[in-house]
Amino acid sequence: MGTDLHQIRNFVDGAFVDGPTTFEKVSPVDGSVAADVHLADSFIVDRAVQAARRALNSGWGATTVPERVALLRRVTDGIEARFEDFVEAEVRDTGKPATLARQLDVGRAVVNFRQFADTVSSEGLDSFLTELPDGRKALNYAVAKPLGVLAIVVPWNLPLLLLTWKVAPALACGNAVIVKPSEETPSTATLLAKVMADAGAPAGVYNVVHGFGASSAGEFLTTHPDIDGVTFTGESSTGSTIMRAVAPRVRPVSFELGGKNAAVVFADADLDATIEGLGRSVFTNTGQVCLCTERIYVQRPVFDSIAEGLAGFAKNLVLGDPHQESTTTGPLISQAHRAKVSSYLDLAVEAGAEVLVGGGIPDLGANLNGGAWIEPTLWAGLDNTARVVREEVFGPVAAIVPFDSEEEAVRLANDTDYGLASAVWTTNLQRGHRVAQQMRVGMSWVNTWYLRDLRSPFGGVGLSGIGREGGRHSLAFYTEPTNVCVQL
Ligand code: NAD
Ligand code: 6OD
Repeated sequence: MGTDLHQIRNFVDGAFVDGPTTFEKVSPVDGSVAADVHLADSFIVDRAVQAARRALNSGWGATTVPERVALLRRVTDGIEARFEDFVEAEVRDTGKPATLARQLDVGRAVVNFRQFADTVSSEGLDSFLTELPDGRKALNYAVAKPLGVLAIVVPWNLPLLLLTWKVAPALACGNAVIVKPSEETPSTATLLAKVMADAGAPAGVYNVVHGFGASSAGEFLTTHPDIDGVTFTGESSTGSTIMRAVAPRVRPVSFELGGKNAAVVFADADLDATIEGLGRSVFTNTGQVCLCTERIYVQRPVFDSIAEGLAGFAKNLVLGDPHQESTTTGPLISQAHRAKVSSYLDLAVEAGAEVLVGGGIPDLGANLNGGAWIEPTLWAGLDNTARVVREEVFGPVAAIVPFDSEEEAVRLANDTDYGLASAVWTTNLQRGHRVAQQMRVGMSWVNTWYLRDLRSPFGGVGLSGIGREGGRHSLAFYTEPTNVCVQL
């Protein structure tokens, strides 16, 4: 009943809860109604926060690391046991190909829980044997306490991956959480509630509230006076709003925000591997990954080869039924998002772009034309002054821009208010290291893209975020250390 994904309910204090009203979740594949979602009003959000506080104070906050690790491992098993249910829920909400949901979203949810069970088992805090000049000696050591009751607010593009990337370390560190999934993707967070309950998570440790952002569940949660911290993934402007919301109570935030990521291709790059890697980096998940490349700077001697090769890659993408094995590319998340991406297609043309491929809305036949489909698109003839080269589009689009020198490439790539990720393509590894280190970003790849080690720091600079998560960086955010000093 609670996980009937046609009627999606909130999960508060260990039970599924109706909202006073519901809203419709519309399929981006064909425009049909996929589910009715129970909206959490401020009363339900308050109950969820109180339940989390009770859980924290009545034992969960004092559990040992082995106890929490055991829960994380049971949750991992629970997701694996219902793997295909999670895939189906993710596909239904997003329209992404089932093959992608399997490999990326649900596969990573399993790995997220496994990784943070391992990380919390092996990481410790500082201890110092102190010897002062006056002869006194002391033992200083820090103990890690949970940060407390945490709001976790996430977007729609990789719903379960991004949710569990925060829930797993938060629970590993003994926090109690209230998660607010995107209104566009309510299903997998709800299914996870069932897995949590079956795995024995105490009531109130994991709560889910559904709704929108402003004047809705997102705002009710992030402005709640009893929240100890907010971890958020989404648009930079939303991060800014949430920062203002928590400022009066000076609560910590961790923000993973937007990107306008650059790739830099040198003339000495392995062209076939580069085209393959660039193609993935522009078009994966219909360009709806914060790490996707939207600016491609190519050294002039190989500009035409890269442009032609990448246009060929785009033409080979298969848009269609997400359950067909041959489908590579789903729709955008919604009609509203398609309207935004389409407006950038128009802006590019107005700015004088040469459209190398795509540039419009495809005709996929009567069954699919009610969906939010868009053509994979590449532009040449633009420079860094064009709005489409400066603003995050978050769709399957990229501008290809020529450069001459290494110094120019670095300057063009860094000419942005964002700073999430970059990729450098070259067979000269000294140059690869040199250029990667000069990128003003949180993550800089060389001859690859979105290759992850979950122990490494993940996050951005500038408009792309605040803080780092991943491995011990996550533990640093999700715990509050208390230093104990004992004179010996
Ligand atoms: P969004 O900011 O509109 O929404 C994200 C979440 O915040 C949703 O759950 C939404 O309901 C909620 N929200 C919106 N307004 C709010 C408010 N005033 N108070 C509280 N909550 C509010 O983002 P989106 O459109 O869902 O996702 C796309 C964006 O996310 C892109 O900019 C993308 O780059 C970014 N993103 C970044 C990362 C990263 O790791 N850096 C990862 C994925 C997505
Ligand atoms: O892989 C991850 O850990 C991560 N946080 C990815 C974010 C992707 C953005 O859409």
